[in-house]
Amino acid sequence: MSYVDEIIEQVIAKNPDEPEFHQAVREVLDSIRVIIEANEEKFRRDALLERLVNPERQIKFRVPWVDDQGNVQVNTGYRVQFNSAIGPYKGGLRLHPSVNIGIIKFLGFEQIFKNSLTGLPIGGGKGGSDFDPKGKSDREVMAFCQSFMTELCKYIGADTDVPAGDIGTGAREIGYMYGQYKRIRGLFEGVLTGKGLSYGGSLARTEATGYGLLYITDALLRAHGETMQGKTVVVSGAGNVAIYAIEKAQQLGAKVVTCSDSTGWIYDPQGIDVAALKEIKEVKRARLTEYKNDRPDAEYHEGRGVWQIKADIALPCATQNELHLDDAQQLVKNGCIAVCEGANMPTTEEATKYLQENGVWFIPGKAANAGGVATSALEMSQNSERLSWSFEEVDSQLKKIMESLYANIDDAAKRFGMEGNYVAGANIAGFEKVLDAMNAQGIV
Ligand code: NDP
Ligand code: 2IT
Repeated sequence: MSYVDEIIEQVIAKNPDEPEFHQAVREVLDSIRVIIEANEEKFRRDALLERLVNPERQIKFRVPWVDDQGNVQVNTGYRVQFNSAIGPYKGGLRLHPSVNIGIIKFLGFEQIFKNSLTGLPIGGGKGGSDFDPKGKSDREVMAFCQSFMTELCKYIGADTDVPAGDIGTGAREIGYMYGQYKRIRGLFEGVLTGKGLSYGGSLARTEATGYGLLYITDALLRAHGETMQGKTVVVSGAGNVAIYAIEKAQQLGAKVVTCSDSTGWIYDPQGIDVAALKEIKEVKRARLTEYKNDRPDAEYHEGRGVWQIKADIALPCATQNELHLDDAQQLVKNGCIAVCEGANMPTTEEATKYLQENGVWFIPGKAANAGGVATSALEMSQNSERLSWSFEEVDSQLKKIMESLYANIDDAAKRFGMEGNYVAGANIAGFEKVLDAMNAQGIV
């Protein structure tokens, strides 16, 4: 059996009940097969792949906190420090009831290659908890965040591991966590990114993932002689990534007709009203059912369904495995030309394959949503030099990063005879830098 297949089998056997982690590993290892098999004996001797798929460190801890009724609640906290070959561990914290070690490992593994693709010096990590911020009071969220950070602060630092936001972790949660870190460690340092502007945050970090997604989508279209102008776009999600993806798509002249949350979805043929969406999700933290109060002509549907709407471009921005084979078939039937992933691994393996085989340009999350973490790295730079850059400065660097990222994944796919396969291009280009650094640093 080939070394790559052996390791895929080993990952499945050693990490049972972690299907998302298996999926992420399978996809990357399949793409880098061309590199591994060209020098298989050396890589096997160095146990290169074993070192790549086993996190450097996994931290799991209990998070006790007191709810508003005076009851003690206990959640589980995680931080997976996956790979520090090219820089301090960097990656978000997910707060969602579905969080378990397999989810955090899949996200941490993806983060290694994503962070490498940004061209900036950041390693891969991810963390989070099965805590659900939804429906909790601000005091309960603070109590959870303080307890979570009381334990996490032992393992992180501006030069070791720098967490940030992800699903369920936004400006409010980062603020509470930062306050507790500073209180315990006595350090005012860039230990978290996505901070508020008054205490070391970067302009444009809030917008960065969504804007970056559109900068790379635009670069993809232009490379094929197209533009965003006049395109119809379907988006899933209604959180940080979705909101700023919709905003930038509209600025580029496209019409975005859908968004969704965990209970339902909106079809607004006139184009999503971003101001209304921000008010509902960022200010009121309410359900999308409220959207009809602002836009009576829009449709609200329970469940899932955004991929059934006819569009030129699809941008999944909610969560993993939310775009299935039947959705991909419908998108193709409706003439969709591009799918770019704002979320991490939102397209299932079968759906990805179907889209690629049917000529849809497909950019995977580790490339398409890298603008968020890239701007986090710019926040780290600003914190190190104790300066803050203007919105225009950060935004123009973000745009440059996404354009060169597109050029790099396109080039990597071409170099290995897989032109147009941006999944292979992203995995190969991301891996090459990590491989070089791991080789240089010896067996560690
Ligand atoms: P948010 O918590 O801000 O928003 C998530 C959105 O997805 C919400 O609208 C949520 O609904 C919806 N959703 C639907 N189904 C689910 C589900 N099963 N689990 C969780 N959420 C669901 O998160 P982000 O926008 O920050 O993240 C979205 C995706 O983008 C994730 O995959 C994340 O890992 C990825 N990402 C985020 C980055 C960032 O900078 N924030 C950077 C790169 C990737 P509801 O409103 O009902 O909660
Ligand atoms: O998935 C991701 O890249 C993020 N959630 C952002 C990570 C970061 O450190 O900004």
